[in-house]
Amino acid sequence: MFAFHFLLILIFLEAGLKFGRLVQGTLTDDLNDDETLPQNLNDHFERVVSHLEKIPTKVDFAALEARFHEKLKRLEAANDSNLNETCKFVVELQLEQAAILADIRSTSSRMSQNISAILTEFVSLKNKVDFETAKHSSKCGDDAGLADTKFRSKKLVCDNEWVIIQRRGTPTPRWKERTDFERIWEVYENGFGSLDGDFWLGLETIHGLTLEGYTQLRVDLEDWEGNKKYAIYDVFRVADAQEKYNLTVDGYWGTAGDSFSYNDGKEFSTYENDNDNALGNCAGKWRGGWWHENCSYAFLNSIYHNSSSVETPGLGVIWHDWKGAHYSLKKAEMKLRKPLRLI
Ligand SMILES: [Ca+2]
Repeated sequence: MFAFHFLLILIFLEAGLKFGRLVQGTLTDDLNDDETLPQNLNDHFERVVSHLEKIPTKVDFAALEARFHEKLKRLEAANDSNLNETCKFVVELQLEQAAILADIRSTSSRMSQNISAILTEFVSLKNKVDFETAKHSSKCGDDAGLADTKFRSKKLVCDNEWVIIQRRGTPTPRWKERTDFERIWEVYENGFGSLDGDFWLGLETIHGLTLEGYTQLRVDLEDWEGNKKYAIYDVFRVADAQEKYNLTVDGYWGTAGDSFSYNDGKEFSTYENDNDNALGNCAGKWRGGWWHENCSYAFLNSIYHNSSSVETPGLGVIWHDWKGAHYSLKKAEMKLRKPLRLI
């Protein structure tokens, strides 16, 4: 029984050490690309490493087991009737075991807190970098095949490792007409607009990207007062033309609120191709192609306004969970990347 306990403790420690190494290794790999590593992130790592060092090792347990066997031999050699000595030994052993277990519990609890702090810090760092450097980069996607090249005959534009699939609100000179998003099915399939300005990448390419593993969606939003919010969906997939580009969207987190999960499992619709579940025609009514259900809470492809005000609630660049249906946003961007492998 005692040996079994030892085995359990050793397995636990092995697992703990492996987990620690895994988290540290993976995070370090992912952060290698960032030129500035915040000092507090390093501090977190150092605290975890120091806790790992304090955990009793295999050698410590082997020494404890050796002491146990030695005492057991002494007892066997002594008079069996020496009950006091036996009791004293058992109590001593129990106290030693309890102290080790308490030490392990407290160390793992501190480790867990520090690992959690690292993950939080890491995610906020990635978000900060992603959001504040909204500029084009020569690095496009995780794959060398996507870098600064074409994907299925399409030129891609990226924001760091995110491939941008939709953009509204790019500054447009007065003489230049803003990209119209009220388009027919074939145009939504192939894409439209200018990669330097507002555009829709095209359902075929978006479907292809999700097949290639670009299944994490980030939606960046900005209001007319300069406030910025984001919504990330850890699961985002678009099926092929036969399935009318059926959408899978799930795993929301972020600051903008979840206005998109409602559209999970819905086919794409355009004003002349109604695949929604409403009695009427959502894409026609809300003037833009989208994965409408009984319509939507997000209308990022609807009419663009030059201010927040909308004549008809919902008819604008709307993200309901942030600003409601009466506020048309200044900027919106949808982008995809391969999910980060944190753990
Ligand atoms: Ca309908």
